[in-house]
Amino acid sequence: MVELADLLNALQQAWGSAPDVFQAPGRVNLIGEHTDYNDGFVLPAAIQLQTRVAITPVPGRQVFIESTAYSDNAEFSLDDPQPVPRKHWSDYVRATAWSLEHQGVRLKGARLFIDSNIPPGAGLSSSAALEVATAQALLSNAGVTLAPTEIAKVCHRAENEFIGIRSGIMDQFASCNGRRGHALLLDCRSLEVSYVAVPRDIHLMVCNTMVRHELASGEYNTRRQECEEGVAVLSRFVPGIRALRDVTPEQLARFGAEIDPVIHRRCRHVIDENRRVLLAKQALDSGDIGTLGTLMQESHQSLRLDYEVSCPELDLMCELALGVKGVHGARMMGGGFGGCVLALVESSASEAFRETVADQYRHRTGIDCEIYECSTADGAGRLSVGDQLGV
Ligand code: GAF
Repeated sequence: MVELADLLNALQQAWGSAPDVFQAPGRVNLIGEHTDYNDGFVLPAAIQLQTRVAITPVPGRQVFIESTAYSDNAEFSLDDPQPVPRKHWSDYVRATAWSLEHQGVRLKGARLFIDSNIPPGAGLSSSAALEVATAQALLSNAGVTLAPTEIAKVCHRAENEFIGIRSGIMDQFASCNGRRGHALLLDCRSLEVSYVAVPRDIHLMVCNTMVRHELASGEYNTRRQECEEGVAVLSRFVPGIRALRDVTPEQLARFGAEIDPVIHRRCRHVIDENRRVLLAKQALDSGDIGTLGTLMQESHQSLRLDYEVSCPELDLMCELALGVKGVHGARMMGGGFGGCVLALVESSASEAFRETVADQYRHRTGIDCEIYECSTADGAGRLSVGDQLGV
């Protein structure tokens, strides 16, 4: 990613005016996978990897998009009466504009430049970061202010209703509301949040398997549908439930025989994972990283066996990570079927971790993995050269 000062200079020359620049971070998720769209709990943290959108106004209602991070340029009209996705990376920009206008914000023509160091398709929430940074930029260009959580909702709607992936709100929320030094416990029903400090001597090591299996997005929507089927059956026995978040492990055990075995396993993952998230928050609050690590391992096994969204590469990466001394816990992260494993590593062990895991993964798969050491970061906002320099 280019230095901010260089970016500003280059764009000033190319565009003839100084742009405004906005950033939105990617995220890791300590625990709470596939719980967000079940009205449940998640424990993500925004990270230092980020997407930047530079913007300058142009007359009219055309939006021009250039990028170094993504392939070719694109443009669209804000007056297009029926905007549709084109299976192009710029769909996320178009979706965000569509969602903002749908919310009643009258946008203005603009020229955008997009840069990112979040690896796409790795489960670090590159799409949400693109949506959120775009929303910040377009809003500023229109002279409108929205609260971070409102921006998260707009971007969530963009992804669900325009792109067609029925994701939960975790990624957009974490990107908007992250806080340096902290993870955030989010109740995905009420959107209440509480921040929990991440110990400084624990490194968040993200290991990219470098594989992304094709079924990812189709299977994601299928899982969501399976959860809804579970709620429909369980609500015959447990009146008043609206989502799997409302079902206890005891209720599932009691009425589980009435449910199809596959749906039963999906429900069990979500119900147990919600409990694990709350226990993980308690463990972090009391500095019990050992318990947090154990919960992460349980989460991975549940995602592998009950939710069936892992894959051999993710399982191997977890096994290799857990084999290194000084690792407290490791689990797959994000939607699944490829992407990354998150490992919590003692700071003194992080160099050995990097070498050992990369060597062994190459030896076992023939693939060169990438390992990113992530630090927690603040949520999205306007950038100035001072931010980049840390002043
Ligand atoms: C993806 C989705 F975008 C999130 O909403 C969440 O469901 C996650 O997969 C699984 O926990 O990142």
